[in-house]
Amino acid sequence: MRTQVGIIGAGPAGLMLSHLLHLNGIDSIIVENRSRDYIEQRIRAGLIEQWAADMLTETGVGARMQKEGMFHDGNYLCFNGEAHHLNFRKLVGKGITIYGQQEVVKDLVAQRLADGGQIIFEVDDTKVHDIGTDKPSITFRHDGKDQRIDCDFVAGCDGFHGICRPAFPAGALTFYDREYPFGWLGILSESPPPDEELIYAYHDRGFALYTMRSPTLARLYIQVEPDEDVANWPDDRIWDELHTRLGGTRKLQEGPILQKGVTAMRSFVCEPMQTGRLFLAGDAAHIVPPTGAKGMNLALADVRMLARALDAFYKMKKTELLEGYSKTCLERVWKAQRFSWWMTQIFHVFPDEVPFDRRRQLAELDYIARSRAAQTSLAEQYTGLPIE
Ligand code: RFL
Ligand code: PHB
Repeated sequence: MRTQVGIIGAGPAGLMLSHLLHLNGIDSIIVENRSRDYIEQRIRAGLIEQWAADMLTETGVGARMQKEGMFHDGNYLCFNGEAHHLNFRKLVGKGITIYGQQEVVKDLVAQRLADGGQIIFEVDDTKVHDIGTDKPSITFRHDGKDQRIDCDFVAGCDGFHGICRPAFPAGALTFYDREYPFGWLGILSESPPPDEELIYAYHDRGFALYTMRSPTLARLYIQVEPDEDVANWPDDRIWDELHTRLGGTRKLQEGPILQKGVTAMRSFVCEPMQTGRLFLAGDAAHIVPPTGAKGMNLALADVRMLARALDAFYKMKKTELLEGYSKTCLERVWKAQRFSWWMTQIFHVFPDEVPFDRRRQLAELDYIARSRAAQTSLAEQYTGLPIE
């Protein structure tokens, strides 16, 4: 097979890249090691920054999000038994959209297939070759046969556990890594969320987040041990903890729990995001703790940049944007890393904390609740920094 851009991974990064390239008349093929059904059911992020929701709409894949997504102008910070509202719209003129990542994935898969795009699912043993030349290739096994895609560029959109980052030459990458001493237990419950907007709750027993997927489907998270076994969390224990951490500020309705899972929390960046003709995008290059809701948004920002750089290369033979890809993306990545770390450290209970830390966290939350300047900074980052 031959294409212009070979893409590894059909997550939000790989699918959006393929879609944007198609709109610019550039061919691509995606190879994905899971099935279509698997990637369309995988429950993950749910919050889309303003610019990213606009990009989905403007590029023709936002119709269902416009109908089914939930548009929020603000959120609540809850601590000391009180909920404080932040109005992003008034503060920075922007909002956020709640629409599940797997719905974005479904919409992108459907559009790529409708546009004649090629996504090869359930591949095995993916490898990249000759990335230091201008004739790289991807090999893999599919339906029991060895296959090869010759291309001009390879986009490594294969997530944190993919094969593209390890394919960089030895010593070419610098890693920045930080693990947190806690994880999130997430549930999906068939019950109305406690409010129309998200509630971030700080409590002596740990953080809790009250978000949603629809008016009748709540997505709820609680801080737990990093290696927590879900078996230790029968439904009653989860609900007790969720009621307690909400601090009596809202009524939380219980419902059947449809899904339960524990996510570890880490911050990770590799630099640079490019070697030769191999470009990393999304979780392949960086991971953020979910407190700032930046994971999927960063993946979309990377591929927006990569699509523009490839467009400049194919239309005008210009290589400046490709050469600047890593530096440009990393500027945004590090600001999102800082914000995600900051949100994480003000809201979570740390096992090694001293009483000073608890008072400092509460002072910081109180400062945000009362200072327009502090709220503006949070709102600007939460709804998404300017993309240009
Ligand atoms: P993805 O979505 O991981 O997609 C990568 C794709 O590459 C495929 N793949 C391969 N394909 C072919 N050959 C190989 N060798 C391959 N190796 C891997 C994988 O099957 C997969 O389909 O990365 P992408 O596109 O960069 O998108 C990033 C986002 O998915 C991610 O940042 C967020 O979902 C992170 N994240 C969350 N972010 C939030 O903002 N809020 C959240 O609540 C939130 N929850 C989560 C999350 C990530 C999780 N992970 C990674 C375990 C919950 C979980 C459980
Ligand atoms: C979600 O809706 O899953 C979600 C929202 C905000 C976050 C994390 C997850 O910070």
